[in-house]
Amino acid sequence: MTARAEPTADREAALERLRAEVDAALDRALAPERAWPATIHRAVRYSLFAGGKRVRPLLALAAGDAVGGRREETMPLGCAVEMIHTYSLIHDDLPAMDDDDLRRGKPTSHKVFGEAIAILAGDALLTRAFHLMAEVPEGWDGERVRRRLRAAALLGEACGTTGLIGGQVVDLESEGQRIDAGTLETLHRAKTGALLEACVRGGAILGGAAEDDLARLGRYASAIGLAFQVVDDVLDATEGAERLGKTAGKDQAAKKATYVSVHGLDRARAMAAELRAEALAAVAPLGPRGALLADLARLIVDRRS
Ligand code: GRG
Repeated sequence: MTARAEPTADREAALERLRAEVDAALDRALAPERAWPATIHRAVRYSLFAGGKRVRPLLALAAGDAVGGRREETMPLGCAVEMIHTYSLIHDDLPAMDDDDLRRGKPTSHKVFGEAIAILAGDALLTRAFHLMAEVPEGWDGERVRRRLRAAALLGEACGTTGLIGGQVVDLESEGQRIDAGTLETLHRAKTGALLEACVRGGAILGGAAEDDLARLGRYASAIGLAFQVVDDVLDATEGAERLGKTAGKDQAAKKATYVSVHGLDRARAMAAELRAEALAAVAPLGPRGALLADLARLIVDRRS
């Protein structure tokens, strides 16, 4: 079966409902705002509920759905990846890193709570993510526990020194440097792609995917993981702060190598479209089971913020 046409209003409404489910699960997974010590819980909730698109949790849930998994099994991963993503944004915005004042359309965590609390809010989110993954319900059989552990290990690798952190290190070291197209791809796959890939692969593992579906979803994940950052580079060069909810044009100002600076705007856009086609082709054999993943691939590439 071929990939379907643009998302309909019905499917967009379904995505919106799923976002609300993710928000409710995140709310349940966190200590209340007034719990002791209130400052850290206020800071954690401030960033987590600042209006993120929830792309990563949606990918985890969609991958689980695609292989017939149950939402209650994929939701902890959905919450964990959004917590990790939010931690990385809080830390990335710190003066010692990207030094930004605006994120998700609001003042950054350190601007509101100070640097020490912002660092701790990131740490708290990262810690809670793995705590949540380790909270296996009473009575689970060995197979479900094994799947949870496999997804947690994948997640740990994705945010470690060969994934998110490694990518961030190379990104910092590359500022003002000329880097070639191959190095840029490696950097983007680590900094942005690894976590997105872990959402899809982890969701599929938790859903009990057979090896052939796991391979298909792996190809999908690899394509959208890179596409996400290519589009981010395009948006940074073409959209304003109001739409992005963060400072625009920062890459150019910081003389960062991006898909736009290395390949040019037109080629970067064409590459994103090619990656979207690759992702759609990978999930086409899943038919209607892959519809949500197909919608998300389009959303990632066609987004304006
Ligand atoms: C601090 C370890 C550490 C890593 C930071 C996330 C990151 C690595 C850097 C941020 C720079 C950046 C903007 C990268 C582009 C990819 C990205 C993470 C974009 C933001 O993700 P969205 O668009 O954001 O999903 P929302 O706010 O919708 O969740």
